Amino acid sequence: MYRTAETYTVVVVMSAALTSAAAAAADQRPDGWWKSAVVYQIYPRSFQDSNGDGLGDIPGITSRLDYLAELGVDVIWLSPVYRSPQVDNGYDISDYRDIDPLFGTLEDLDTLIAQAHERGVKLVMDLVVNHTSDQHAWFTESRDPASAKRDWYFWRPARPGTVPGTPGAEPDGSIAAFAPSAWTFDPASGQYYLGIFSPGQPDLNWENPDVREAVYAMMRWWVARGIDGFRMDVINLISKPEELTSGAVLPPGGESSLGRIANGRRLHEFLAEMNRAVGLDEHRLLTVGEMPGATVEVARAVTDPARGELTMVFTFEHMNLDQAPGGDKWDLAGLSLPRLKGNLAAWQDGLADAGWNSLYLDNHDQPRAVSRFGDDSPPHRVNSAKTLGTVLHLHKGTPYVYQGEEFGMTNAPFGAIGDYRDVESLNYHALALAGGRPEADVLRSLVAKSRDHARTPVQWDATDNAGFTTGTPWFAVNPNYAAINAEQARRDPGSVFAHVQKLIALRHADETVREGRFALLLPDHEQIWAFTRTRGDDRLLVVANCSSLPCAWPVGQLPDLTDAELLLGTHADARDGELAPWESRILRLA
Ligand code: TEU
Repeated sequence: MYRTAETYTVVVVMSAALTSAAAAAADQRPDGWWKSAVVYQIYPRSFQDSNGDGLGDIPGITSRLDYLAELGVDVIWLSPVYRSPQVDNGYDISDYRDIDPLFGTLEDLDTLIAQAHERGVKLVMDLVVNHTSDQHAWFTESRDPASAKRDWYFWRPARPGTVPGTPGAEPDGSIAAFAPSAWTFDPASGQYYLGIFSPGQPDLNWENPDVREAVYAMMRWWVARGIDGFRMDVINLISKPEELTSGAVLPPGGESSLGRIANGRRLHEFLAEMNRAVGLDEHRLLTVGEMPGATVEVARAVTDPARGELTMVFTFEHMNLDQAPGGDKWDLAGLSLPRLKGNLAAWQDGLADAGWNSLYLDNHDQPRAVSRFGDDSPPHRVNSAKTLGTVLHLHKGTPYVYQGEEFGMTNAPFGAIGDYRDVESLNYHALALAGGRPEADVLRSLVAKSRDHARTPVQWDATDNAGFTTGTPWFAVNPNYAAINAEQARRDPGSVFAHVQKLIALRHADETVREGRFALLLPDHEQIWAFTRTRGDDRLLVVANCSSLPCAWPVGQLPDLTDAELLLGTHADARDGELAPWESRILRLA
């Protein structure tokens, strides 16, 4: 049907040679080196232990840099390693300028940065500045009503007519993401403070210019240390609603506070100010803002280079498609392929002319992509992980690979609540049970959506504890590690790892993969995800069967394949007129 030859091998060999030259050239691109980059996310506590304490650490990461270089990624995004009481695994920071002893020392981090840079790999730090830990010195000081830092956080009296500290006396009825209330009573002053995630994560008051300058100063300190960018945790929550900032409480409307706080009126002003004060653009940093509740319009404004805010954002829209309308993530609903591909296409269209997309299916807050969007049963795991990779990496934007995704790690077989560790999962279980929901239902939601699926240790090899630690792992290794591990995948030319390696090499080598305009085809097809990428006369076609059943080639509904060239396919035994379950092909049209 089309020229298959060894074209894809040729592409990859060629691109391997081009990679370092291309990376060097990309550094000089006026519109940003990060446009040709692939980012790899590391969740440090679950990546690699080096000292036998059962918890991943920074020297462990350094010891795996050759593996990451072999995969071909350009950037590491490190989830938080700062000093932290670990209420939310490091997303509760008590000292922004130090490393938690669990993970190592500042010197270990300097070594990691230097050794990554030696391999041409950049390092992006997580920046968690919507909130601090309740153990941060700023907050400790703020507890004193007479302190100059009282206004650095949101302190409010009890609801009028109630006894402070008693049930129902909270300033308003908002619940937190990981706790029953967004307000926590502090007996010393008889007032409450706001923590929209948990009591261990009090929200900073960005209206106060001293708060902003303290954050910027800390960011400049990190930039001077040689890092290459920031992933900004829930950054679209920093500008709080006017009701709150004018001294009252959160606006009414829905129990959960997140939706009411997102995309506040001063968001763009704060981001532009941060960019100028830290020199984010000047230092050519990758800046990716995590933005629950952001629309494509917000993302376009934030990432339009002319406005000088951020280089890209993480949308949540495609993460929310398998939940019931009006419900939360625990209200399960089936996932429809037309809705998923339609949503990604809307973001492609919305950011086609200004702005830039980030592309992800997996991270430390989500169940494993192959289990959620693919089919992790033995006959389909490898091909579905490959095909999800094909589709994701061939969109326009910067792709993110989450640790283990590159060899198809799956969800864990969690059963009872004792199997879970995450503060969000444990809080949901307690609240739902207290609210009368049958435990079997609660466990069904947890096993579908818990963040803990992403947090089981990386399965490096088939030895004890999957090679993650010589001690007792802080969290049980997925029992499927003997079959699914990085070492096996590296040795197998037909593995998910080999496929992701080729996808990364293809992006480095091919201008159309990076810049080509995206057009979705067959938007209503229930099995096939197909699209083109066009740059001048050059056109790529991606066709993917995203189902576990074979599918007839949609004759007459796709561009003409005469003389098309196969760049990369999942199936060596591909057949004309048919796509096997989870088969995908990337073609260059003649
Ligand atoms: O996540 C923010 C966020 O809105 C979600 O991803 C969150 O995990 C959600 O409640 C899932 O249902 C960021 C971090 O990525 C996450 O790990 C932190 O727990 C959270 O912020 C607080 O810092």
